Amino acid sequence: MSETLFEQIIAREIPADIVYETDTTLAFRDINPRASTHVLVVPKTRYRNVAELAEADAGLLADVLNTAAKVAELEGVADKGYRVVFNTGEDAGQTVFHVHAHVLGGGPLGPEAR
Ligand code: DGP
Repeated sequence: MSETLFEQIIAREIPADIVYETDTTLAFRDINPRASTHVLVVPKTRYRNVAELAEADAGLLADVLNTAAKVAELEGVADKGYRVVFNTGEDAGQTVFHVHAHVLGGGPLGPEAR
C-alpha cells in the first residue's frame, strides 16, 4: 500500500491542526471544514476503510470512536449533538484511503456536512 498524506500528518512530516492524540489515534482539523467543528480522527495504523479496520482490529475501531467522542467533548458539541461519518469507497466520496472518522458539529447539520 502506498502512503497517504495522513501517514505524513501522523509522522509530523506535514503540518496539521492537531486537537487530540492518544497512543493509537490522532485527531486534527479538516483542511476543508464543512461544519464549524470538523475534525478527522485516524488510527495511527493504516487500514483503507472502516470495514477493513473493523475486521482486523475491533479494539482499534473502539479507540477511534472513543477519540471521536472525546473530540466532541473538547469542541463543546457533545451535548447538542454531532455526527460521526466514515466515507467508505469512491461512491461515498472517500478520497483518502486511510480510514478516518469525520466528527461534525456546531449547529444544525445538513447533507453537506459529511
Ligand atoms: P474523505 O472525503 O472522507 O476521504 O475525507 C478526506 C478529508 O481529508 C477531506 O474532508 C479533506 C481532508 N484533507 C485532505 N487533505 C488534507 C490535508 O492535507 N490536511 C488536512 N487537515 N485535511 C485534509
